[in-house]
Amino acid sequence: DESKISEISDYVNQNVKSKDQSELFGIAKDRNLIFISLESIQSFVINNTVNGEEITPFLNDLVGESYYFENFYHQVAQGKTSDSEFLVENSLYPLPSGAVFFVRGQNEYNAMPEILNQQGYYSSVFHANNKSFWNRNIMYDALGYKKFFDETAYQITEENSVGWGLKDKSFFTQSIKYLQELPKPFYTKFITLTNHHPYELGEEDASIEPYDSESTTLNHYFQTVRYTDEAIEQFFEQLKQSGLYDNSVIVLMGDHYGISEYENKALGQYLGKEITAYDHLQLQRVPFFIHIPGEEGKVMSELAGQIDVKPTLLHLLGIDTSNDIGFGTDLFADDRKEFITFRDGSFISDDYAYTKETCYDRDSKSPLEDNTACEPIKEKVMQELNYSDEIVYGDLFRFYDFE
Ligand code: GP9
Ligand code: MN
Repeated sequence: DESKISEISDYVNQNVKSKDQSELFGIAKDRNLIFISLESIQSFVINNTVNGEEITPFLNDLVGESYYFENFYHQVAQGKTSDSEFLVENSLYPLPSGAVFFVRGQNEYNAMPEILNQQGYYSSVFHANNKSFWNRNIMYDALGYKKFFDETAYQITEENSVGWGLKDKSFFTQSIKYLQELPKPFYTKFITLTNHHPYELGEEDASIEPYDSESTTLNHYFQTVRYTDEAIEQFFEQLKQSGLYDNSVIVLMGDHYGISEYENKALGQYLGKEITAYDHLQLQRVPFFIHIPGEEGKVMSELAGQIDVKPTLLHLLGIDTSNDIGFGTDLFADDRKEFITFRDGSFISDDYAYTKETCYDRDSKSPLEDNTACEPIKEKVMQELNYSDEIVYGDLFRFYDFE
């Protein structure tokens, strides 16, 4: 009710939000915002090789031309892609069980699409899958999306499909004509699909050889990651040709892990080490790029997560968020919240990491004798998760005025 949501709002103002405005506030004002969700792409493939070949040559070049966050973590739970969407649009945590897109698809939200619509943007999503998958058609209304280009917007044939459906290259190629017609400025989200488990790809589309390990999943993963890298490269070319590139901000983000802990033995072989619980937490990093044509790039090493995307992007577009309620901090602000929360209560801070009931020292990467050092942050982590759950389960934004 009202007193609960004002308690949470006070907490967020005191403990989450940065007090200072970032220097980049408004740097991309009125530009189109093009957000690309990279299916199952993890950071370990960036600037890495397999059989001596680069896995992601295009994304590697893009690192030098973007703000690239090398310590950016996914924070999803059972809702996978949909949880990552929820985190990005709301700066709230997904639920401890079930997908929030299903469980709370008709809540009152204050999501990015709605906020941007109010600022004169036109918000839409492109994803070549059935519109009711993950309950997207219902949830996208609740988030404020005006248009969902789902699988019915695309010509899907046996030739241009693999695995889960339309191949990414055809997906982007077929999307351009719709993109050109959208009212400007627009906010659009593209959700890629080809790099989805079990990472199937026809020989004609594979530019690199598979890896050689006991895990077919990992072996093929590198090939579909490369395919998506090529699809993104081609999309950038198409954006340039259609004249949309210069006046846009292009954001790319891995939605969640692609290689689960069941593949840790094979992944350990690839990485040349045995994967500990600490390493596993570190492996939850996914790439996050903010590419602003005309601006120089910079590799950013600060701790970051999907929870931080909303305030960061809104601030780049010059949109004030002082009345908003969420648990992320602008990634370009100086006084940032000092930890990244995972849905299971694990966390990472500059000095400590906590996972599987063990507190790790991040310098030595080894477990501490007891968990005392982690306790103060653990309390804040639990507080945040509880507050976020109270908002979602109680549909508490009904009782809050965001104006
Ligand atoms: C399905 C796609 C993949 O539409 O977004 O979903 P995932 O299985 O990764 O959650
Ligand atoms: Mn996914």
